[in-house]
Amino acid sequence: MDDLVKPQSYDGATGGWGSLKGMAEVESQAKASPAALRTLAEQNKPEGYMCSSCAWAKPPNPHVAEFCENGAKATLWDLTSKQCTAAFFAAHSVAELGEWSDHDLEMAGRLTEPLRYDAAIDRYVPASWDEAFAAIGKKLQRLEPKSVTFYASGKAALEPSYLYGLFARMYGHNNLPDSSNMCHETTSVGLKKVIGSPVGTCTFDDLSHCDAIFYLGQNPGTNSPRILHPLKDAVERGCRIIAFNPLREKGLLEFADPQDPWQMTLGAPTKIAHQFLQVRPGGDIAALMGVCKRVLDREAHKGGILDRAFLDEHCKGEADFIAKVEATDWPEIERVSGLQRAELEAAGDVYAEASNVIGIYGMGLTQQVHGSQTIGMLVNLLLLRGNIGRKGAGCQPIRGHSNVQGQRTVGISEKPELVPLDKLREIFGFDPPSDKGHTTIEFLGAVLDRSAKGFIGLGGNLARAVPDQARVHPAWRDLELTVHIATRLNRTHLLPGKEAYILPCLVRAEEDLQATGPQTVTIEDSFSHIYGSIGRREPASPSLKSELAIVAAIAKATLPPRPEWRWDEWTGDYGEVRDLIARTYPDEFHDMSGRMNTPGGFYRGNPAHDREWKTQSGKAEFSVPDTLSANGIKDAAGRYTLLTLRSNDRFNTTVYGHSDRLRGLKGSRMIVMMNPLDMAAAGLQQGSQVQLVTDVEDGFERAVRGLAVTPYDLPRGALAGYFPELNPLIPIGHHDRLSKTPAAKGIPVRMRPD
Ligand SMILES: Nc1nc2c(c(=O)[nH]1)N[C@H]1C(S)=C(S)[C@@H](COP(=O)(O)OP(=O)(O)OC[C@H]3O[C@@H](n4cnc5c(=O)[nH]c(N)nc54)[C@H](O)[C@@H]3O)O[C@H]1N2
Ligand SMILES: Nc1nc2c(c(=O)[nH]1)N[C@H]1C(S)=C(S)[C@@H](COP(=O)(O)OP(=O)(O)OC[C@H]3O[C@@H](n4cnc5c(=O)[nH]c(N)nc54)[C@H](O)[C@@H]3O)O[C@H]1N2
Ligand SMILES: [Mo]
Repeated sequence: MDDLVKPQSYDGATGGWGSLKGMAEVESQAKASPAALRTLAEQNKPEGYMCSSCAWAKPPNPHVAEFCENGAKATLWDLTSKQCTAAFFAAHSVAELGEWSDHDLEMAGRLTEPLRYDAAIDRYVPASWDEAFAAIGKKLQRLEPKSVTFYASGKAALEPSYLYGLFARMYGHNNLPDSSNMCHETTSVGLKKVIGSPVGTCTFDDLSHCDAIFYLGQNPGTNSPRILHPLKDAVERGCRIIAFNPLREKGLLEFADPQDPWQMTLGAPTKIAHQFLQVRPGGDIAALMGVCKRVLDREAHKGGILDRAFLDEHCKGEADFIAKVEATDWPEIERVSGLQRAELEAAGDVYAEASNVIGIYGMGLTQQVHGSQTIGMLVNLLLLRGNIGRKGAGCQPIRGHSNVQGQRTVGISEKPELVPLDKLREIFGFDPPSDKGHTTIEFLGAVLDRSAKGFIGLGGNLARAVPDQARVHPAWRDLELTVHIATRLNRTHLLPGKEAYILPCLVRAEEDLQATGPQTVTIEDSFSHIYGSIGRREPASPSLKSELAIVAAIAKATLPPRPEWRWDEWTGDYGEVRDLIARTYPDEFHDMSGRMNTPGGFYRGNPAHDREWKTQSGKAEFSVPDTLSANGIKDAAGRYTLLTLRSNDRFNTTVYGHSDRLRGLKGSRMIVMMNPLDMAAAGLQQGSQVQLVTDVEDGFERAVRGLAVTPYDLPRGALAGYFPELNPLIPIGHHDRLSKTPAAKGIPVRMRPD
């Protein structure tokens, strides 16, 4: 095992030659054709297709190669020439495939034909589309609608997503969780509570006008590399970036632009963070409290720091918040944040002296037990100087999947109050259910108590992405029906219910030919811009169908026929579906088909961006945190705080390879990163084999074995390892209090020799 784990410091900057090499490695594994490589030139261009990796903006004036290492990898992976055909399934039983690694399952290639599970031989066998749709429809008719959940993973475009949500409600439930429930639901709930908007308030252009960025809990080099271009430009114009992260992530330190020949050969990379604050896990509420304390001190001494006019006109709760900051002592702030007063004061000075500040954040904030409170705290800081709702300022979550924000926008939500049910009633003539549906966590509860009977997955690998897998997986197999609309084989497919289907679909870069010709779809990025996307590649197999065609066909097979439910016509012309979206959401989506090819996308608007606060009070609300620790983990002998992270060579549960290049780690994903002083204190060496055990007493033992200890620059008491390998350690009940987002960045664990 020792030689599998090769920690080495990575000397290259983010971007640079390493990223080109990373792409070449995926290319050679995926065996994409030369035509697939040419396809990359169309990525993220108007009239081209939109990258299916992350949700970063697609700018109006794209670079010749407007993609990043990971976007290119995702596309090459999609366009692999490897195929996972019926012959593959004839050769391997489900039990056997269950023993394969995630990487090997993915490496089987693209799914090519519809499959049905045959329990007698424990294999997936070919099924015709008609047979599959008829059987699924019949089964859904027999099940109680509220015992069925329709999950979506964040990739499917607005048109199929709209029909998916509509189908769920026509069928009779709001059980529409999405990957967002494990991701930015903390934003959807926490940000909405304080500023009335569930999404980021910035537009892409704001990044060219800010002079400070507070950058918390997001790893741009790995997860949204295209942001590095505007960050680099911002730094070069004098903008100061203050990074808060327990890991000194490379992308926040320096960046060499792979599209800049000079920087790639001779030039020095651009230094990104002005100040890098290596906060303790969960220490952000305390750290931001320290920053606010400095800002308020300066106001008390000299004045002129707070934006009084803004506070008076737009905010509520300022006095209570200020009282809380004053009552919080520096020693407590230093202890919980792990940062020194002088460092936080320096950050406070940067904030106080900047005219326009943007707060950017990711999973380091959202996946905590008190994540919504940290988001409230970041908003508190921004409100003090009116840094929301004006040019160059705002609060900006970095979203994950390429259309995850858009799926929520068009109705994939378990919260009926977020969907214009009256409009659905008016347009389609039915009574949509109004009771709340399942979040992901609530669905898992229903799987465990066997009240869940059916599952449809529009993409994703839900059983592998969720907490508590050792408990959930056996129960999952008791479902009456599982249906996966998917591109590649994954672990969730290997937990077939009593009736089970895999329905293979097109990827975004492939041509989607329907009755009226090739179809365009639309997606929404993190900045609420909507773009058209058209694929031109020949599909991997002639038997593939589009996500929209599959959703519509299942709906048609399940629901009673009604003249106004025009599933076939909608499938034939996606423009008709856009018209339905425009009728349902006229303010945001009027003339959607006409506007979707606007370079840079069309902006659907955001009230908070215009200082219209859709909160309970009608104001932007200061919030008073009731704790300084976002993870709520108390220090105790032998207890560590575990962070589960993404690595470079993967997209969520899709593992492309075994190199975490930007962290200088290679060879194995079964590692646990640890501070060398903690290693010495525990008598461990590099490569020592350990197991981690969850330190929660709820009657269940949760352990992951076979982990190799790897020295890493982490705060003391913190451990880090990989998602999804360490997911069995997260208890289902361990989630953000408000939004139920699993707290994957703050898991209390103990370590044992293995
Ligand atoms: N290549 C690639 N791109 C992706 C993905 C992928 O898997 N691969 N996934 C996509 C998806 S769905 C999402 S949601 C995004 C996720 O993108 P990110 O939000 O960057 O998610 P993570 O990598 O999980 O980790 C976030 C960062 O939080 C830091 N962190 C952990 N705990 C704390 C804390 O307590 N405080 C602070 N301040 N920081 C902390 C970690 O060190 C890490 O740098 O990326 C998207 N893009
Ligand atoms: N411990 C821990 N757990 C986490 C996280 C963490 O940071 N730590 N992060 C959470 C987050 S932020 C997220 S978003 C979730 C991710 O959870 P999911 O979104 O459910 O998982 P993915 O790995 O993105 O799903 C990959 C699968 O989607 C299918 N697929 C890929 N492309 C397409 C497509 O174009 N169409 C269709 N129909 N299918 C496609 C393929 O079959 C592929 O195997 O995981 C969450 N779980
Ligand atoms: Mo995500």
